[in-house]
Amino acid sequence: MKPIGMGSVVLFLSVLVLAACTPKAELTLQDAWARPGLKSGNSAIYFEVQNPLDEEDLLLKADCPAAVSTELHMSMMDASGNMMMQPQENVPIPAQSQVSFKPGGLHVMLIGLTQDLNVGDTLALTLTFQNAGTLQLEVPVKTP
Ligand SMILES: [Cu+2]
Repeated sequence: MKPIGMGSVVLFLSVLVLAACTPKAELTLQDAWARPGLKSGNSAIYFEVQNPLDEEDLLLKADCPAAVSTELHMSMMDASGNMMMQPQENVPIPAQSQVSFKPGGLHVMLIGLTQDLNVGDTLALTLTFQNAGTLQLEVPVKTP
């Protein structure tokens, strides 16, 4: 019998590691972007949350170091037809569904920018969910 080469051992171990890391269903975030803005002004971040799980999750808060305060907002039309923004205590992400944060609807509001946001810049955003815990993402600044 021929001795097993080191290469075969490494390959065998790699297969084991891959098998152990089979992706499990979890909350995912995609298509994040932020509006350009000027220092001490406001801006907003948009993204999509996908929840493939059988259980509802709840977005509890958002944090971004590029703003003095970061809030969860919903844009809506008031009785006289003016757009207004309503702070949200939290945002439910229903089981097996997708929630879009987009212009004219849900958004992460950046209040009091600590820097200019120019196209090409990247912001760090931290989202805290009740079940999924803390998720971090890199958000590129883009023109709408
Ligand atoms: Cu807002």
